[in-house]
Amino acid sequence: MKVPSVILILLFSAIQDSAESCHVGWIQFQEKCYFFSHTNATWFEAGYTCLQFNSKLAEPKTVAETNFLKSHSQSLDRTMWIGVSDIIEEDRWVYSSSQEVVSHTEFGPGEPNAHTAQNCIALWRDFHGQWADHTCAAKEYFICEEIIQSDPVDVIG
Ligand SMILES: [Ca+2]
Repeated sequence: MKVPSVILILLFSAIQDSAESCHVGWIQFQEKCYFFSHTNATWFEAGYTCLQFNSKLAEPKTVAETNFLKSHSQSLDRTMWIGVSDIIEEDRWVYSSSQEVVSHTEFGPGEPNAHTAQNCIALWRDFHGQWADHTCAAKEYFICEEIIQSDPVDVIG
């Protein structure tokens, strides 16, 4: 079927428009949407909750992202889980979804300090959002992230 190009252009721009903003209740920073939870949960429950909304616990990859999460969690005055742990191998901090070693850490003074007793990372309120290792079973607020789909769906003519 031959589709008039004007329709393709309209379709293309509609897809782009809808893809370039965050859902209600999510906050955009660069190419990600973030949800800062209003309820607390264990690290595992938090990750599962993010998954239910087609997202994952936040995995800051750059200094800019780390600073954004730090400053927003600080403005909420909350300790908040992110998707970094050393559950798999002690003292090897990895992003949950990829198991890649974290590219940028932001540990608070003296952290991490609890070895095998604490294997999950939270932005720590009393460290102004810097990281601390923490008991994964503790109930804390959490941050989910969703990558904004910037590549429009391929239109095959
Ligand atoms: Ca540990």
